[in-house]
Amino acid sequence: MKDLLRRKTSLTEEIETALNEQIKREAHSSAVYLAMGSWCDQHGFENSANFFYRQSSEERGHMMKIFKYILDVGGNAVSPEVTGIQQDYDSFRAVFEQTLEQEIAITQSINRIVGKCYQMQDFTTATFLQWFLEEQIEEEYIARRALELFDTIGEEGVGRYMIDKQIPKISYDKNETGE
Ligand code: OFO
Repeated sequence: MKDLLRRKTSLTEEIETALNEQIKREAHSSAVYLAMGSWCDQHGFENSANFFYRQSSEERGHMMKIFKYILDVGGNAVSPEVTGIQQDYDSFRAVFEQTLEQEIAITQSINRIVGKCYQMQDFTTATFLQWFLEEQIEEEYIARRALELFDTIGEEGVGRYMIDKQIPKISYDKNETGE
């Protein structure tokens, strides 16, 4: 049966496995952001909590995009197991430090898959993944700007409260040239 199914897809086993691993990473990101949202909510950082809830939904959307792509080209999309989600964080700043680290790791992982696609001449999947690479520019940008707030505003006194207030104002405009 597996051989019959395999013949119906243009995906190589290696790319299919890499995409299923990416599904797991997106699901993991979604769960991590939910945990960060909960932490922020419980520590009075309401805007940040909402930011992470939105991020969590977006990551689930990314997961589904890959999931559907695998199925659309006749492959086997695997529902991911998500375990080991960190629930507690050392500080408000640590939450955003981990956000940036996580986004950089996701960018690197998508880059690795695209590299593999070129090696295997799977231009269809490489093209499909372009959207994710562009999305990562935005996600890294937002995480970096958020983290910078901790240095520009400072954390003393009402600092953290002010940082939380600024979080919803961070936006990325890829057409902006500053002119
Ligand atoms: Fe899935 O976009 Fe970031 O991590």
